[in-house]
Amino acid sequence: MIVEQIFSNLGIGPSLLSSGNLAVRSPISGNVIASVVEDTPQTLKAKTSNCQKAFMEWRKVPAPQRGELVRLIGEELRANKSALGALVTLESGKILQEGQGEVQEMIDVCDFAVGLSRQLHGLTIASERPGHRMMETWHPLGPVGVITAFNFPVAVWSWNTMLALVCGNSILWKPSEKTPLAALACANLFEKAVARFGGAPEALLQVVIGDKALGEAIAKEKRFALVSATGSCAMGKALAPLVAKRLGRSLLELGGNNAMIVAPSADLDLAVRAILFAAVGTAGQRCTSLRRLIVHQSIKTELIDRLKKAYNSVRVGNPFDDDTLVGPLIDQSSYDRMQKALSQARKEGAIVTGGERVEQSDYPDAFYVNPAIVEQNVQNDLMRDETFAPILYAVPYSTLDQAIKIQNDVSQGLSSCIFTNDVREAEEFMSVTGSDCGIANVNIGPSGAEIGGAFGGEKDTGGGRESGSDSWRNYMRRATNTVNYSQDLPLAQGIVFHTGHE
Ligand code: UN1
Repeated sequence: MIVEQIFSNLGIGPSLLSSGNLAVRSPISGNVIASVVEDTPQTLKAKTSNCQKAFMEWRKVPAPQRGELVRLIGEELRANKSALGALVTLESGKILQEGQGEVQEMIDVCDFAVGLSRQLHGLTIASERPGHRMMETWHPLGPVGVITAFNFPVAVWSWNTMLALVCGNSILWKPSEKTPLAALACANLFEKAVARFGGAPEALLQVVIGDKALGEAIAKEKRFALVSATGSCAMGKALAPLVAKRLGRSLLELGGNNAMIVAPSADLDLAVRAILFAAVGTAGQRCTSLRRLIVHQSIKTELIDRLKKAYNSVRVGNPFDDDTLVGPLIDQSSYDRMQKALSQARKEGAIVTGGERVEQSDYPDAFYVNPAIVEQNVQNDLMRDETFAPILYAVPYSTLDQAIKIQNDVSQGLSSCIFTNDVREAEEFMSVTGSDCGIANVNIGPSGAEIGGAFGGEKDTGGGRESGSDSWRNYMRRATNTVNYSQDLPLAQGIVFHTGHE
């Protein structure tokens, strides 16, 4: 699909592409593809007020009707899957398969949220008092601020937005300043669905374009009942205190330093395929990307040899080409961080294979790299750090306890997995003494989660859970109701409180 066609299919006209000062580059070429208007503190204020007004109306619409809007959004996404997927590829550099996959993830979460719109249920609780009933009611929470990262420019927004919408909230979205076009395209599809729905309040979704400062302004803004933020641990550590200071709620999905333990009984064919997708896919720029391989010493040489062969056959190049598996890094600073980590690894005595720049004669300003494997004897601080690039560190282990210890000995706690055919090892890995991550898989890599499960992690990953399972509760407030249908007024805990004059 040619670029002009992608834009026109998604309702992004030439005026929008050249109207502002924020340069948007495609990592594929490194060239500027658009200049969009940035928001200011004033426009943020105005949009926040609109968001608040929209919430006051939307919260009164019955949840299954709210679900109908989400169903229509899902239809728009289905109809525009290939154009939006291509825009994701153009703006983030992920291969077309993954761009399309990201839109499919949005469609899936729409379907999930539609079903959920008839299942926002509370409990009825046995009261200790005669003639009383206790129950929980879930109410819409308020305007939700959603801050997303460049690597999943649309799917993570949809996890938050589709759930927030059926839960009765309005949304203000700050996409990464590196990928604003995909956000503007989503806003257009959203408005199309709103027009077909009829009767939704205006400004139910607002997009704001800007950098860190704008994100911080959202965090400080009291009217956002919830701030859901995805990005680096450093970003979360800067943002969360601002939300906490005003006692707001935050939902954080931050960095991961995801590991795979490969045990002696593992099916190595499966392991090699899983490693390849998780470590080199998305050019190592998923929060769930595989960064650490903890491999049993008895199979280390064989596995690493097989991996090197597999890495050699990976084609790095234009993500629009069918046979490309690894597209570009997002920008030069990402490339610089990768090279810095690799030269540090070499200094510390590791064996580094790959990692060099792959020059593209057509695109001298783009940053393509061969994925790297870094073999070392022990886990060091460098390996404990998350470098957002295709670097896979590999260390040997001798006992499962030791492997689990290495796996957990990092500050992040997002995703993890074990490859084993030994049921005891698999169960141990998923048990209380096993992986300390939010996601712990067996014979599946750490990335590419389905939307049906709760997604997120512990420790420096921020503790939030998004997408499936009961994550919807993040977007609602809970009221506990006690109803007295008796003619008496018994007090809880059996307290007697009489004046003698009653
Ligand atoms: C992210 O990188 O922020 O599990 C999200 C996965 C995807 C989502 C990744 N479904 O890899």
